[in-house]
Amino acid sequence: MSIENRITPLKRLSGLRECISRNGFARILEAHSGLSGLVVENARAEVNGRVIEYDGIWESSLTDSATKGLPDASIVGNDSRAHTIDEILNVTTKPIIVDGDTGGEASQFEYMVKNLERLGVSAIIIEDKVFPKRNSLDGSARQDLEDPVVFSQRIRAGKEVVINDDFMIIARLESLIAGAGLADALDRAEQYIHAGVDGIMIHSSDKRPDDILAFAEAYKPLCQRLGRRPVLVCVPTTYNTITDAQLVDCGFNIIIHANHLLRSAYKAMNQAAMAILESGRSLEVDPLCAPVAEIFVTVGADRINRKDRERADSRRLIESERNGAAAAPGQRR
Ligand code: SPV
Ligand code: MG
Repeated sequence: MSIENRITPLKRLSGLRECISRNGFARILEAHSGLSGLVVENARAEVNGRVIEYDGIWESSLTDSATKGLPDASIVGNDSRAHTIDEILNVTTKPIIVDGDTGGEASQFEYMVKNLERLGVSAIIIEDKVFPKRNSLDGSARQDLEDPVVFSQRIRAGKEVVINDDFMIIARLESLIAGAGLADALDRAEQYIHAGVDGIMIHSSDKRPDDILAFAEAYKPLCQRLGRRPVLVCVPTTYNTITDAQLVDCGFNIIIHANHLLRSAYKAMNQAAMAILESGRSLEVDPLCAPVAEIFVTVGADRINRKDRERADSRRLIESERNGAAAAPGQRR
């Protein structure tokens, strides 16, 4: 029930670091709206006798853009993205990681970081591509890498305006996406760690996890040499035969399932739209649909009805007490 999901920005912000310190990793799922945020917030599964849930929410540029019917190509502006983030924050308590695209130029990034920290977002991930970027999973798109010196400057600018040590700036390496290879990714990781990042995300659109596992292996000695190990992040969308547990074993601390609520909703919506046309009625679509009553409970409409009844009862009681007092003037009550 959305109104019961209340948390201060400060407490939410610190939740991601706390989770990683406690468990060694955080399992994150994408949301693109208040309702999908509630799905992440409420999801529970019993696995090996233990109830598990998601540790946080990914506010994805791909799914935020697609929800608006737009491509993920730096088309949706920061204000619109901020509106979606606020929608999700309003009804959830879990930590949020925001997909900051390229972060813009250094001054724009400073304002982005300041605003997200103020709202209670836990982390922003920015990718080392040139603005305007194209989605990394689009094999037909140009993938132009940013100069690592320029990108490091952006990281430093963001770090300078952060006031809460728990807020994380995570650098996303696009070397494998752009075909620049593992050595380029490691070289960039080193530069971004020098610039002060709190995390490194290695991205890949390969069907196999080999490249990101090789990166994770090389990340260990790199961090040992640098004397600091920012958290390691991955997005196993294309190489999804590997499990979260295996990724954690290989050193990943944040695992982002980046678009699955949007994609599953889109598929179900298409099926429902077609089935109504084909059947000439909606009965056949019922198995695809959650009951309206379930939606009411999720968004808290049933609570409003309960409160309506309680408040009406309370008004009736006050009125009947008043009427009783008026009918017997002078009587002590
Ligand atoms: C997103 O979810 O918007 C991402 C991850 O940036 S990906 O789509 O894999 O590039
Ligand atoms: Mg994105």
